Amino acid sequence: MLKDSNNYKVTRQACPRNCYDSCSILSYTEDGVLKKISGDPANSFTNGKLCAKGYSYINRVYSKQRLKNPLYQKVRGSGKWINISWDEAYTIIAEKILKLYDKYNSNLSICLNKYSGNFGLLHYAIEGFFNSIAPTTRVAGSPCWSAGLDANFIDYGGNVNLDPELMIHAKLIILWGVNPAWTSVHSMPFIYSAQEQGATVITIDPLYTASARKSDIYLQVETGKDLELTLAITRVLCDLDLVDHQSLQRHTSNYQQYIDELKKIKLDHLLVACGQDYTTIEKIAKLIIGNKPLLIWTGFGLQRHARGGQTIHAINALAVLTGSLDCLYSGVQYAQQKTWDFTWNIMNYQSSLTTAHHTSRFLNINNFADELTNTSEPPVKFLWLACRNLLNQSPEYDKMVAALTQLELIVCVEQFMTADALMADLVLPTTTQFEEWDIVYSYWHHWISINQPAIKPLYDCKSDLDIMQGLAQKLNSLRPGFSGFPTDKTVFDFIDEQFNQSMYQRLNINDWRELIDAPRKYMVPDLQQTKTIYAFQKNFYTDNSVINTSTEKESNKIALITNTYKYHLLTTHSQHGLNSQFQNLEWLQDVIKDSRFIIHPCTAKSESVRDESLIKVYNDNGIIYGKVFLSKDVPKNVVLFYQGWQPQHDLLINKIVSVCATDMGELTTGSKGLAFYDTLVNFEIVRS
Ligand SMILES: Nc1nc2c(c(=O)[nH]1)N[C@H]1C(S)=C(S)[C@@H](COP(=O)(O)OP(=O)(O)OC[C@H]3O[C@@H](n4cnc5c(=O)[nH]c(N)nc54)[C@H](O)[C@@H]3O)O[C@H]1N2
Ligand SMILES: Nc1nc2c(c(=O)[nH]1)N[C@H]1C(S)=C(S)[C@@H](COP(=O)(O)OP(=O)(O)OC[C@H]3O[C@@H](n4cnc5c(=O)[nH]c(N)nc54)[C@H](O)[C@@H]3O)O[C@H]1N2
Ligand code: SF4
Ligand SMILES: [Mo]
Repeated sequence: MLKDSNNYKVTRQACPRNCYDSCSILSYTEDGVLKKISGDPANSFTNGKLCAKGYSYINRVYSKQRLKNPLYQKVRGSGKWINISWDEAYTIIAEKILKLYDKYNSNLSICLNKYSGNFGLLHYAIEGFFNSIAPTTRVAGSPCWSAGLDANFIDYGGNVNLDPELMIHAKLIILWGVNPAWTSVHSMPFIYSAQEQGATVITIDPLYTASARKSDIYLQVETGKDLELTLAITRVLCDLDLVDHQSLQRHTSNYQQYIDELKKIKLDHLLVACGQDYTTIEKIAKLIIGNKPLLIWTGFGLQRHARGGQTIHAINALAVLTGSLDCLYSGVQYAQQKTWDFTWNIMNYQSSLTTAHHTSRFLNINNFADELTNTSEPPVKFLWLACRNLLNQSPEYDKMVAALTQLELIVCVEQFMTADALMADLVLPTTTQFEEWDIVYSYWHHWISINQPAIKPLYDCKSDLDIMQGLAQKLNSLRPGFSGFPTDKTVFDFIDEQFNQSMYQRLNINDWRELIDAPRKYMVPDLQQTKTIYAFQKNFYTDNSVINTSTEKESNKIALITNTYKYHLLTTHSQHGLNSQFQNLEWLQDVIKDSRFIIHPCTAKSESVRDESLIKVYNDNGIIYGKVFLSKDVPKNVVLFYQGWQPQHDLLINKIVSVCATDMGELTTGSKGLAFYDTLVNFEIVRS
C-alpha cells in the first residue's frame, strides 16, 4: 500500500464528471477518513492540480446533505420520506417491474433516463442491467454536443482530437464558443505556453469571458451568427486569393462550387449579421492564413444554436481552405469519441425473456416530456433516473413534471436530494468516486485513469453497479432468469472484460491493474501530430444549407426578435458548478454568485432597472423572478444566467428555456441536439 510522508494512505482516483479535463486525482486517507486530495502529477494534463470543484470533493463526500439510506415517499412530492432497507427497496422495484411485464408481456413500459452525472466506465452497468431484461424504453440523443459531433462525423468520418497538450506548438489559437478558463482549466497552461512562445490567441464569443480576458484578441460576435462570421472570413480569403488550392484539391472534391456559392452572397450582409466591420474581418483572415500551426477549438457552446452543426461545418471548411489540416499540430478540435475502443461488454448481457417486442423503444432525450406523454402500447409506467438531473437540466420544467404523473414508479439514484429526487417515489443513495472502483477516460485528452476506492462506502450507499446487481438478484429470486445481468461477477471481473489486447498495446500495459501505478496516455500514432488522414474525403460541400444563411428557423427567430422578444437568454456553464453539481456545497458558497440575471448597464438604463433590482424575465414558456447584476461583459441584447442547480426552486432557469432542436445530431447520437442558447426573453422591473 502506498503511504506518503505523513503516513497517509494514498490512492488513485479520477474525476468522472462530464468535464473536458477528466482529472487524475490522488487521495490521502487516515484511519479510513479522507483527509486531503490533490491532482496527480503522473498525468501531464492534470499536472498535479485540480479545479476549485475538485478541491471541494472532501466537502462533497462528507456533506451533511448526502443521502444516507433508501428513502420512500408514499405520496409523490409530499416530502414525507420514510427510511427503508435495501431489501425493501429492491422488493418494491422488482414487484413493480414484474407486474408491468405480466400486464404488457413486454418491458417497454420500463424506461431508463441516464445522462452525464458520472461518465465512469462501470456506470454503464446501468445500461447493462436494462439490456439484460429484454427490450425496454430508452433515451436517444444528448442535450450537450450532438450537432457538433454530427458535423465532424460528416467532415472527418468521426470525432477525433489531437492530443491537446500539443497546443503549445500552435502559432494561432482560436477559442471559438468555448470558455476553457472555466470549463477546461487544465487546457489553459498549454495555451499560455503557446502564448509565451509567441502565439496569438483569439476568443470569439458574444460574452467577454474569462478566456477572452486571457486572449490577445477578442471578437464579440452576434449571438448565433458564427456561420455568417465564418463565411465572411472565408469570403475575404477567397477575394484576396489567399486560399490554399493544393489543400482543397487534396481533401475535397467540390470546393469550387462552395466558393462560387459563397461569392453570390453579399459580404455586407454577412458583416452586418455577425456585427463586424471589413477591417476586423480582413485582419482575422490574414492572421488565420499567415500563422501555422493553426489550432481552432470549436466549443460546445458554439453549437447550442439552431444552425450549430452547419456552423462547425463551415469552420471545418475554413480550416481546409487555409491548408492547416496538413500542417503539424494544426487542426480543428472539438471532442473525441472514436479513440477509446473498450469492448463495452458491461452492456452486452442478453435477456432470455420472451416478450411482445424485439427491439428497445427510443425517446428523444431532448423532447422527453412530450414523447413520454405520447408513447402508448404500452405506455411508460416506470422510470429509472441515474446520473441525471432531468428536471433541473432540461427545458420545460412544468411540462416535464406533468409528464411524470403518468408513472407508477419513479426511482432516482442520487447522492443528494435534487429536483429529480424530490419528485421520485424511491430514492436510492449512491457512492461518490472515493467509495468505488472505476475507470475514467476523457472526451478531450488522451489519458485514462483508474479509480480505486479511498474509503469504504459511507452510510448505506451503494455504487450504481452494486445496485444493478442487487436488483438483478431480487428479480431473479422472484422470477428465475428474468435478468441476464451477472450477479456473481466481481467489480474486477467487469473491469477485466472491458479491455482488449489492442487497448493494452496502446496503453503500453499488460493489465489494467498497472493503472494503479500511474495513469496512462493512450497512443494514437496517426493522431499524435496531424489530423491529415481524417480530413474531408468528399463531403467538404455536402449541401447548400451551409451557404444558405437564412434557414427557416433563423428567419422565424429574427421575426420573433423584432416582433416579440428582444433579448437572447444565454444560460452558459458556470465557473464553480458542473452542470447541476457542486453548487450545493458549503465550501463553494463564498465564491458562487450564479443566481443572477446579468445585463449590460446600457440595457439596464433603457429598461429602467438598476443593479440589484428585482426583475421578472419571461417568454411563452413562463416567468422567472430574479435579481439584476450589471456587467459590460455582456452584449446589450443578451440576458445571461448561468445554468446549474438552483436551490431556490423559483430560479430554475430551464423553466423558461425553449425546446428548439439543432440542425444536426441524429447521425452520431440518435436525435438532434438542443439549441439552448437560442432562447429569447423580455424582462421588466418588479422592484428597483
Ligand atoms: N439551460 C441550460 N441547460 C443545460 C445546459 C445549458 O448550457 N443550459 N447544458 C446541457 C448540458 S451540456 C448537459 S451535459 C446537461 C447535463 O445534464 P445531467 O447529466 O442531467 O446533469 P449533471 O448535473 O451533470 O448530473 C446529474 C446528476 O447526476 C448525479 N450523480 C453524480 N454522480 C453519480 C453517480 O455516480 N451515480 C448516480 N446515479 N448519479 C450521480 C449528480 O448528483 C447530479 O444530480 O445539461 C444540459 N442543460
Ligand atoms: N466549470 C464548469 N466546467 C464544465 C461544465 C460546467 O458546467 N462548469 N460543464 C461541462 C460540460 S457538460 C460541457 S458541455 C462543457 C461546456 O463547455 P463550453 O463549451 O466552454 O461551455 P458553454 O458554457 O456551453 O459555452 C462556451 C461559450 O460559448 C459561448 N457562446 C454562446 N453562444 C455563442 C455563439 O453564438 N457564438 C459563439 N462564438 N460563442 C457562443 C458562451 O458565451 C460561452 O462563453 O464544459 C464542461 N465543463
Ligand atoms: S471538474 Fe473537471 S477540472 Fe475539476 S477536478 Fe473534475 S475533471 Fe478536473
Ligand atoms: Mo455537456
